Amino acid sequence: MAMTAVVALMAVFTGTAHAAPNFESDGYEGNYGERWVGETGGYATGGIETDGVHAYKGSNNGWLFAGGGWAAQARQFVVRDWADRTDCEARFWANPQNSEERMTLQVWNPNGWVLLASGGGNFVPQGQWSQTVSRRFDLSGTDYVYVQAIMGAQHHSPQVIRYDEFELECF
Ligand SMILES: [Ca+2]
Repeated sequence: MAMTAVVALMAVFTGTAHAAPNFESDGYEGNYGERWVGETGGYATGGIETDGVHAYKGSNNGWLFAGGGWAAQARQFVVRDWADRTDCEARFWANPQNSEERMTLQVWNPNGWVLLASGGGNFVPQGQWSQTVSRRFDLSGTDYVYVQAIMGAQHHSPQVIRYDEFELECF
């Protein structure tokens, strides 16, 4: 009887947690073209790989190339229904192909285009997946944000980076 009660209680607790989501992830799976927007400046570009070989997780991943300019990919996260969003964080995984490279992760409030957080600063080793984490930020009163990975040719030579698994979470 005691075990049954515990299981029932856990089921109720889990259901409550799912009813108030404070987490969303995007690994470029499914209809990624409906969610992601690419932007570039100068000699740079980006895209999505769907070969099932290069992703950190699943089949698909994004990539950026910068040969002198900058390249970025962004998507919108709707957070208006999140229960508590005073203490939030964005994360993604990146894998540089040419050399150790610095990735930047930005979180923008499109209402006035306010930069809420700029994460990264860590150099990611070549050929390895490594997670970049933003600093914490407050999304109170914010209905949606844009989370963006952006890269420039910081070594003045062409750079390619694969990335995957964006996550936005409020604690
Ligand atoms: Ca993926």
